[in-house]
Amino acid sequence: MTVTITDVRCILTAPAGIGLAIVKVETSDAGLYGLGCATFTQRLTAVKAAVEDYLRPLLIGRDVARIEDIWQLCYQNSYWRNSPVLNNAISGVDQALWDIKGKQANLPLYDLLGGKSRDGVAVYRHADGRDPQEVLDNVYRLKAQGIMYIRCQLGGYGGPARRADARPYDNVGVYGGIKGQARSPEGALEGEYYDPDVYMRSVIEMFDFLRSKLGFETPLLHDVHERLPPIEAVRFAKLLEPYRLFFLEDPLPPEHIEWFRRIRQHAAVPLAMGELFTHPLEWKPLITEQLIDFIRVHISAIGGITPARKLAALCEAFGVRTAWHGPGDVSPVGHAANVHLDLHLHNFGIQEFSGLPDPLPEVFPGCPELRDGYLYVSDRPGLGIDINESLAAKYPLHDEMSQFKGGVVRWTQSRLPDGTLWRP
Ligand code: GCO
Ligand code: MG
Repeated sequence: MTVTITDVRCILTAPAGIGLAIVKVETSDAGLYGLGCATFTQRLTAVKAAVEDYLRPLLIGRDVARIEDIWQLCYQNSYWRNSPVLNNAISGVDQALWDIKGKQANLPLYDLLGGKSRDGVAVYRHADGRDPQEVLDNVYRLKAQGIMYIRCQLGGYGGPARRADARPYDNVGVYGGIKGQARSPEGALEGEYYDPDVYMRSVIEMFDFLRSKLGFETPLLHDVHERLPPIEAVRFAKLLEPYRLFFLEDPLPPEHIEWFRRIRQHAAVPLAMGELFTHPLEWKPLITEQLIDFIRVHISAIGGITPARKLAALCEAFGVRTAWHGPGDVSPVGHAANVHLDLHLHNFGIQEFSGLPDPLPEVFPGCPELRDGYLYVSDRPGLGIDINESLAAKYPLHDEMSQFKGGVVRWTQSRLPDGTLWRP
């Protein structure tokens, strides 16, 4: 008896203050449904519209078993394709169909994909701080929790931010490097100001300090977050070589991927890239020309588990390992999908994990669990996670909780000292 799709809904909820999108696919087999992550936190209602106004009418009545055919159908149905909104919508359906297939087979997804290649998924977590000592304190805190790999940032991304109205050489940030910031012109607009040169100098000083205290046993990582001019990214990678990073992430924006060749020519720092990628033409050259070492896509932004498996296979052929994006704006369903793939894939590298604070485990029963530096998922069939919809409804996307005031995304309004907008 063919099991068909009877409904497709996109649930928006913000239990931890970060907006999440989860697609629920219901079927003709009473009680059988699947969940998928569709979280593009900066444009959630657009994803919801893409799911419910376009994919829902396209999919109702179709056979849940045909995951590949449904993915290709959704991908080309809009004619124009490869956008973060449409890919996230497709991901929600795709992950839900894999969840359903696992439930029908009574197998956890990692088994459905071909079984485990490891029994736990090693993670990296974030140590941040306003100065190197505070970063070091957070490194020790994470190491005490058993975390083996640690990403180190000074004041988030781009160094301690400062307001446009900061007085010249205002030591707005705690760290000394901020005093060297160039000042902004009269009438400079609001924004998240930073100075790439101050950022680079302060991060070099941070790693010099960290390595002097930690030695080289602890694998350290850093996220440039696409915030440097290309030639500065080349220089920065070379300056970081002595600190032996596990990887340097997003040294360039997707718009400048051709510069990876230059970084490769000048620095032997392992490179990670991909959280912003939505189009195969962005990752193909970096992988086939061995210009990166870790692929870091946000799995829902490329369309879900179906494309992620294919991308991982391409990477394996070229010696590139996975390091799926795992921030607070991936839902617990998306984190579960990450971990099932991580358990299975031979060329797993490392998994970013931002944590699943309360009340997320209550809203999403069956969340992945972090124990002594490793992530584990349940052996329940499919993705092994559920959603308590009535509880999720208690956390709507609204100003007080949401990270966006009045729906306006502020943190991406990055500006250089003279007020020029720069990639966030
Ligand atoms: C990371 C990412 C995130 C992104 C965020 C965007 O490495 O985890 O850079 O911090 O900035 O996911 O919404
Ligand atoms: Mg990043």
